[in-house]
Amino acid sequence: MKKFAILNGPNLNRLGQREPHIYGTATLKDLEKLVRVEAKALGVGVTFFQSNHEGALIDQIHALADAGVAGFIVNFGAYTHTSIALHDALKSVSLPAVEVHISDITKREKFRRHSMTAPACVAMISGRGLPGYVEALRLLVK
Ligand code: CA2
Repeated sequence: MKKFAILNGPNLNRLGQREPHIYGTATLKDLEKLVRVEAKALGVGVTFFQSNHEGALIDQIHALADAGVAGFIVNFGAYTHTSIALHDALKSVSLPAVEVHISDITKREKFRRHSMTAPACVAMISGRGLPGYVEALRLLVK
């Protein structure tokens, strides 16, 4: 069975606790449940990882690639806007990645409008809330 990894970056462990007008009220656990339901329907496996540390996310990309995952769904949080290292980590494994943002980063503060990591991904889904992760999984499975 093909397996896909869902990686969430800094502060996303706090989802549902603050700023509901931007990120909604669902938690990271709710996101996992939502994606697992879709994965089951699609006949694929999923694995989840969240970290507040850039290096931990990079290590996980390498480890998951070596373990044979078929692709990544990534929301690197604020590292999206700064991290050449995460861009390079995705490039270093040559696997398809879809970048997801819960909010529409193109309509927020100027510093959020540019993604350093999107050019290392096959697509970006931004502003569709948590269902954006489900869309990303469908895209990767196709
Ligand atoms: O819209 C997204 O998914 C973001 O990647 C979320 C990041 C933000 O830095 C990006 O610019 C856009 C931050 C997510 C965590 O922030 C929280 C704030 C309050 C409560 C929970 C999470």
